[in-house]
Amino acid sequence: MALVANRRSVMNLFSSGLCPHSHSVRMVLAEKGITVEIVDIDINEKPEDLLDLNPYNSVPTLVDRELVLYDPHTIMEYLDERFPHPPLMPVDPVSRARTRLALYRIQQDWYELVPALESKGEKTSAKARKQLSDSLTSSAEVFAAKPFFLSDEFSLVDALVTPIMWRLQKYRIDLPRQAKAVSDYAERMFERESFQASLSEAEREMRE
Ligand SMILES: N[C@@H](CCC(=O)N[C@@H](CS)C(=O)NCC(=O)O)C(=O)O
Repeated sequence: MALVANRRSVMNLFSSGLCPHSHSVRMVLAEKGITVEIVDIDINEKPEDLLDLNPYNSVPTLVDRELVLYDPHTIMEYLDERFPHPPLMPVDPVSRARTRLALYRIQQDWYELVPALESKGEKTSAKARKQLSDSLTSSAEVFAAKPFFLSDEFSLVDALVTPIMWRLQKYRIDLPRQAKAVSDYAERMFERESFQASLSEAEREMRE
């Protein structure tokens, strides 16, 4: 049956159980305790109505009555404004701009490596593994400075970083000892109730 956006009363999130971008949005939803119907899709067999909703035919895609959103950062910021508690962005403009810049950098420096990390070509994946491992290791001081990434409180930035951390084993990245602060941060995030609630079945099976 074709789903028509404005007939849905509960919010729907088209998500893939393996997709780190979808995972970051699921983390925001869980952190705020938002009721949502997760439409778990197979990325290789997408439902026809996804393309009707999103010209890029990508996940995550959020449907909130007449509003259809894609692009993970757009979705995350919308959720933070629509469901203000707990706030996942700072209040003042300078800190908000810094948070957006951090989201952008994580996207550029770490998420852009995901296709290569998941590539079957050994040379391509090995290069991406080294890049991500080196980049995380060189950021160890930033991870050590505060309980959350660049913040004293959980924020959208943590929702973006943690899905990458959860996948390090899958990407065959074993962080060196100098990156202990990064691993400690990851363990703190994994223990959060909201993080556990955000996991898809496929993600639960991802780590030993
Ligand atoms: N830039 C992407 C970010 C999300 C993304 O890369 N999603 C992947 C899955 S993790 C996707 O849907 N790819 C489409 C495809 O593989 O056909 C977007 O348009 O939202």
